[in-house]
Amino acid sequence: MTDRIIAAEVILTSPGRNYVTLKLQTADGVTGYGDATVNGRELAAASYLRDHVAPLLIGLDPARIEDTWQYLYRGAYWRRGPITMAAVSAVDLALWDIKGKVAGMPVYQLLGGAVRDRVLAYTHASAWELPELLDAVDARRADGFRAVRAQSGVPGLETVYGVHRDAGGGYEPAKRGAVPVTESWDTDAYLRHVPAVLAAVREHVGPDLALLHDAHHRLTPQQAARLGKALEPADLFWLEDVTPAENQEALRLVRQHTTTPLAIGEVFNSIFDCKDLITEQLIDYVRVAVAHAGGISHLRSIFALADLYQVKAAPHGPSDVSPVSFGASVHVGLSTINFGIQEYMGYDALAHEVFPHAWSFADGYLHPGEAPGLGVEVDETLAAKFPYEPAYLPVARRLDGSMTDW
Ligand code: CS2
Ligand code: MG
Repeated sequence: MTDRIIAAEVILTSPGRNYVTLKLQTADGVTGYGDATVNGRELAAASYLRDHVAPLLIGLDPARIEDTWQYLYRGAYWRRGPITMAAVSAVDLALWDIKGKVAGMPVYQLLGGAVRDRVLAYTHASAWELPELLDAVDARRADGFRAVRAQSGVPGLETVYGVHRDAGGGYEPAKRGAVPVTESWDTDAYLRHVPAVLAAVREHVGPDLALLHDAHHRLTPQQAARLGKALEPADLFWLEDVTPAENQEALRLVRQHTTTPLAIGEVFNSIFDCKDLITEQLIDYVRVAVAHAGGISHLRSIFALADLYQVKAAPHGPSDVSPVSFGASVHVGLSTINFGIQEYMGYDALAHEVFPHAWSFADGYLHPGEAPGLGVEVDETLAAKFPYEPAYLPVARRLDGSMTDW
């Protein structure tokens, strides 16, 4: 039996961007890491862990992953929500990490072993104008990617989700500063422009490359239905987050009007957020992340439900979840039969150094590696050189000045 948990601490570091890492230690010297990064709300997740969760963990048996999950979820009374669930996720990941290290096995082996040899990945190509976007797609293809998300600017707008007007393809939406930047948004201009952009990208790349696009929660169900229909000739792998989807029933209308595959779920944090989307087969891919939806344990429940309805798993993988939870997601991908694709936005070189990892990317696919546990460590000396800095995602207002979804 593994000894009890004797220490639980939170590491806040900012190698390029902010990350919240939970570090658990057992009496016999095993260390487990988990990720609780919530972009723009890092301090709240860190406090939840440090002030409300860490004291509960001391003295617990780290082998009891499921019991600890239930204790934190049911025991809080105030269940669900992004901060609570990020904290539960971090504990869950750290306990799976410890279990793997104690067993001397990579976590994917503990999840039943590999059901595939490697995990398909997609990345981002972004540019304001079409010629630069085509170059960016070609460059991602040259990097080995077989699936690319394409985002472009919109004439008449100054800002658009997923694109920096003058930042040569690089995309990091969270800006350093004490308050969020305000962007403006016009859905009609976007809807008039984007079908032609994706048609041109498809024509440029030919039939083989998987193309994706993210509408980032900005459309009404009716607008979403129109867009899905208009994008059918571009043969998308998926159209993501067409509506905010808190209103799960709204997707029925979208579904009735288009065969473009739909992906939703990066902001969801429990099975209840996507239950109706899955059981009514209103989406094709569910995007919940191990860092935000209860860790490996809860993702397995969500994906098992999804499998009954032929909905595939496609976890969120932006640079704002740390390499710890990214690695965990790849372990889940290798061992889950209905896994569809893993987003791999990539990391700042510094983040790779602060979080040395066994997971790797080659030829369009990811592999979690064979290191025991999650296979991601933390260089704490280096991490300490990059303290937390306030940074926020933008907010968006319509042209008339009213708030809308970013
Ligand atoms: C996104 C993210 O990766 C995606 O699909 O929608 O870029 C998202 O905007 C950020 O992760 C927010 O923190
Ligand atoms: Mg998205």
